[in-house]
Amino acid sequence: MVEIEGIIAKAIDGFYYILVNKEEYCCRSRKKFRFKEIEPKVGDKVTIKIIDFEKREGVIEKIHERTSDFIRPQISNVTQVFIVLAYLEPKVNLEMLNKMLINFEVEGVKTNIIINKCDLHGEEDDREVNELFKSFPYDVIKVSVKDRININTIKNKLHNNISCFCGASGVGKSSLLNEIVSKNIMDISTLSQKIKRGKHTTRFSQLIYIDELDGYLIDTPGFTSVSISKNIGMDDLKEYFIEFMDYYEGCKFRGCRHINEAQCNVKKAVQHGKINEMRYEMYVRFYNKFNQKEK
Ligand SMILES: Nc1nc2c(ncn2[C@@H]2O[C@H](COP(=O)(O)OP(=O)(O)O)[C@@H](O)[C@H]2O)c(=O)[nH]1
Ligand SMILES: [Mg+2]
Ligand SMILES: [Zn+2]
Repeated sequence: MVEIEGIIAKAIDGFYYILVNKEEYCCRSRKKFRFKEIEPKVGDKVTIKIIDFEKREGVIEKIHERTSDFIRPQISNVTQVFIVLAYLEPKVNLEMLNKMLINFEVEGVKTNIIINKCDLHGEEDDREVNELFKSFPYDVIKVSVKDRININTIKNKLHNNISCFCGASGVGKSSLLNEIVSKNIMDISTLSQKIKRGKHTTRFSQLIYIDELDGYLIDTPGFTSVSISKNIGMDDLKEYFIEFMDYYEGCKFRGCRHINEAQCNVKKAVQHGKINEMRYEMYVRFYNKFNQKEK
């Protein structure tokens, strides 16, 4: 029996599509994974047993250890994330952005931010975006797929990585990936006015291999809401606002929560523009929500 290794590119209705040297094998999964409560997911490196070479059919025999494991979206082994957003259409959701940043920080995966649809910005919008993301602790790349702005900046970051693109629906993830691979392989949503339903909205995560970049890209379905990982308690929250770390040694109180404490160096850094104001506001907002829950 021949066994080969590959990577799961798609998972649909109990079938797994495995990339093996650019060829796709359709596989079922062994029941034994279900007993262990491990479900194969997109990005998993797997060993498959070939049942039929001609039809390219097999069975997943083994799931290799994951180097990263996301719940939302359900994907594994990602080495970097691009959170894609639009400032105007759909309007940017800052709470969702920061929750995603926290969750990816928990996974310890490098995260970048893409602001797409910059072609829609007037001068005032550009100013607002610059102000909003001033001294932001993650790379922020302004992009227009429509006008092909900064596509190469992104391409240059993709070599030898498994890069995942995620964010709300309609921000242009699939369009961007299509532009990068210069082929139409990802579904692009064209909203039908009559039925108000996405026609080609991405419904499943999909991984593709790009020869030229020797890297994998993952397109994901958009989500409408995100919750902060359950592994985080209110006192850990500050650890995931990574930029606070440079300042908290200067706080007067050990264990300062950077909320109401006197002589808080984090708050001082916010006032002096060293810590991004929106980030700090989000921190306080999330902290207070935890606080309400625990009462
Ligand atoms: N104006 C403008 N529209 C864009 C741009 N990128 C994508 N779109 C449009 O935004 C809509 C949603 O795109 P899609 O790629 O399906 O978004 P996804 O849901 O994030 O995958 C489509 O109608 C695209 O044509 C852009 O850079 N500028
Ligand atoms: Mg899509
Ligand atoms: Zn403090």
